Amino acid sequence: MITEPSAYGGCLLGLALGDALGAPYEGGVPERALWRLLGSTSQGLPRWTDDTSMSLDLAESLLACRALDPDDLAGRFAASYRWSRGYGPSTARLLKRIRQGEDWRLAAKAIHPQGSWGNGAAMRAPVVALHCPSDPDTLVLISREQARVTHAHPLGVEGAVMIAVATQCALQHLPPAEVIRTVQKNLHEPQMLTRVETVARWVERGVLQEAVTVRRELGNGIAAQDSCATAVYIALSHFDHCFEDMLAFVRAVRGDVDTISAMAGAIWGARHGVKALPVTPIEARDDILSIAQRLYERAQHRGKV
Ligand code: AR6
Ligand code: MG
Repeated sequence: MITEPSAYGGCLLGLALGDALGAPYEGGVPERALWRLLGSTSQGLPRWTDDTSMSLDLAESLLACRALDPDDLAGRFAASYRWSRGYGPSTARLLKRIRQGEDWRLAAKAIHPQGSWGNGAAMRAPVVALHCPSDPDTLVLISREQARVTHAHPLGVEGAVMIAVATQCALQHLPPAEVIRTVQKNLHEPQMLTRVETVARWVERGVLQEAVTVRRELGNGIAAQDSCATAVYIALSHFDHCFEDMLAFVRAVRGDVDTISAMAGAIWGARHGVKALPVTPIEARDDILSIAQRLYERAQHRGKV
């Protein structure tokens, strides 16, 4: 299978568009009011949040180190931290401690002894698929390793595996039923598997579920177990729809709209390529495409695409 460079731009820009266009709809009234103040660049473009920021950090770290170096990654996450990007509360505390010189391994344990189960490691996991588009074993190893820097809880880690595997399958143009079977094979946590089994049933049935059913059965929260299967289902069930319809569906599901849109956007964009995405200008659109191009060239150089 030859992965086109357009799939790389589609994946990374799909993630950033989902994030930037979903952010105004995240959370309740106070969060939306705050984002009305923070959500534009000085040129008036939609700004992205921590989802895209951490994804770009991970991409730059993989490009600079040519492999996953958790210490380098932790340093980049900490350096990029801005409160105005809307980081999850535990991740914000962790990154501030790393910035003050604390080792990320100790800082993460001090906040949650088992690590965070937020979806923060999953939202950046599509980048791992761009790093290794054709090697399933390395994909899972690196997904886990990058997750542990901020989200060591088994559910946080499995969320990252789920999104990375779904993205790799989308890059390879696998049909939805095969994507979900491949995802299932790579998961172990019962809470994740139950939700993915629901997705598999719905994908097999082929009828788009109501947003309210998706919210009730798969979740729409900031925990990995309440959002990763949701994003995978929404992406797979919208492979034959346009990107904008998919984002409208995420808005109807409500909750963590930016991160569910970012994860679904990356999977959808990996499948359809950059030309299928809306031309909407967002913060640093060209920089995002150039990072995607560099990831493609690196993978091509290593004979992976
Ligand atoms: N035990 C108890 N509560 C927990 C645990 C745990 N092990 N892990 C997480 N929580 P965080 P994220 C709760 O901060 O995953 C942003 O909008 C705890 O209340 O690691 O980086 C992003 O864009 C913690 O503060 O966040 C994402 O959409 C919260 O879960 C979203 O937030 C979130 O975990 C999550 O980002
Ligand atoms: Mg976010």
